[in-house]
Amino acid sequence: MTNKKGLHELYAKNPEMADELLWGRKIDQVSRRGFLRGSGLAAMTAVLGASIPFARYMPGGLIPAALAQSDESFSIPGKSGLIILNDRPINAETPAHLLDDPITPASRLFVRNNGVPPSTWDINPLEWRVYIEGEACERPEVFTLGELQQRFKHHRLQLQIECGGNGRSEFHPPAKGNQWTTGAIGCPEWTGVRLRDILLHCGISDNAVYVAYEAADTHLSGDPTKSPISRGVPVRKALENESLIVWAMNGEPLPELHGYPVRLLCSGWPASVSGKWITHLKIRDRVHDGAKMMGQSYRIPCQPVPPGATVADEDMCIIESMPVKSLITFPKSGIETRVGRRLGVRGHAWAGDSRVTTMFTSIDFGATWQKAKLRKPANRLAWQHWTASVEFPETGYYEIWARAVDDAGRSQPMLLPGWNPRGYLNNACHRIAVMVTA
Ligand SMILES: Nc1nc2c(c(=O)[nH]1)N[C@H]1C(S)=C(S)[C@@H](COP(=O)(O)O)O[C@H]1N2
Ligand SMILES: [Mo]
Repeated sequence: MTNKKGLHELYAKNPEMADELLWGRKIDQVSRRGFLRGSGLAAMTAVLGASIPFARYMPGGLIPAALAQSDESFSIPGKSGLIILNDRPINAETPAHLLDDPITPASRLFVRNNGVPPSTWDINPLEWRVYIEGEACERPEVFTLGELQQRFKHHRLQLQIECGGNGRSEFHPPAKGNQWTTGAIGCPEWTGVRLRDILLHCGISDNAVYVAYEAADTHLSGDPTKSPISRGVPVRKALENESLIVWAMNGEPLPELHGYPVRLLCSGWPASVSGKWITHLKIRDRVHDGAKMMGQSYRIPCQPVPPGATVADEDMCIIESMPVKSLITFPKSGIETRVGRRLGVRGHAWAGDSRVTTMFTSIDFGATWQKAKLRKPANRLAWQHWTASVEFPETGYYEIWARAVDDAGRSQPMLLPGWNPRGYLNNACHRIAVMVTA
């Protein structure tokens, strides 16, 4: 079911395109030199973990051997160990065991692009403009990123971001779209200003309903009149303390793939509401009707349907909060251990807009559950860390299952939640394989 593409396959098919996807633009023998003087060199050295003294001699299209010789892992600039699901546009997810860090580093955050990212390597980030406008905006105004940084209070929060389609690959019948397994989630620390402060500064009319973004990426078709994505949230979500306009991730400027120089972050909802490369914020007098807001996009049947059902657009409802979910990030699936030895297990749990209150693990396919130790989030809408310790009674094959419960008593389903046409919101228990020997 999964459609994984290796680095080699990508380069074999179309080296120029591969270069463009990997490093942000087409590179020939000559221009690679120029490219490597700029942000490209930083990206490449970040991936390789070392400087490249002879970078100026590197031919275009050359896969650094350090990457070419690694196994199934695909590397994109600033990333390590991500699995690529699609190369046009680029989409890549993170294997569960590489999400072990309490705060997700940039190199381990999944990438989801709907269109062609703008070329931002030579811009002055402080001059980037964001227009605040819309039918329900009382005093429209345009701010440069520099002005946003000067005029509004800064906030630094750890916020989780999860694609609405995370887990899609498990659904049957299958749903079209990126076949995410479990890796379209992360929880970096972001720095920015509150969306609320800016909206209040510009005045929200009584008829305001939604706050939407428009961004600088372009449609895959190349048609300049089409937008790849323009989504939004109801005003109440936009006004939450944790809804931010951010320019930094883990204390560094946003990586290009994650929205450099500025993005929106409305954590706890499908990450498609968190626009990257934002140029406009619109206070709308209606439910936003931009690209990927309508039809079946980021919507689920308002009433449950049997697997495989066709659902009319008018019976589909917009997804708001993501459901309760958790990951086992240590050990890695497939680990071997011994009878009688205690095995430490750990991971993260999150619950969209809500909070996780209890965490359980099972080693007997869900017949019995043991309570894990669960920590408080760093702040609202950050994921929560959990630890457990398990011991196996005899040799053989086991699975460790993890299950979180949220503050409304909702639990993760053990195998699959209800089917929906586009394969959103799969919050089934994460499980890993363990071999126990004598
Ligand atoms: N401008 C823009 N913003 C976007 C997207 C996009 O394609 N273009 N993709 C959205 C989707 S569907 C997801 S899941 C997240 C992914 O964020 P990341 O790539 O930083 O992990 O960005 C969202 N914001
Ligand atoms: Mo997404």
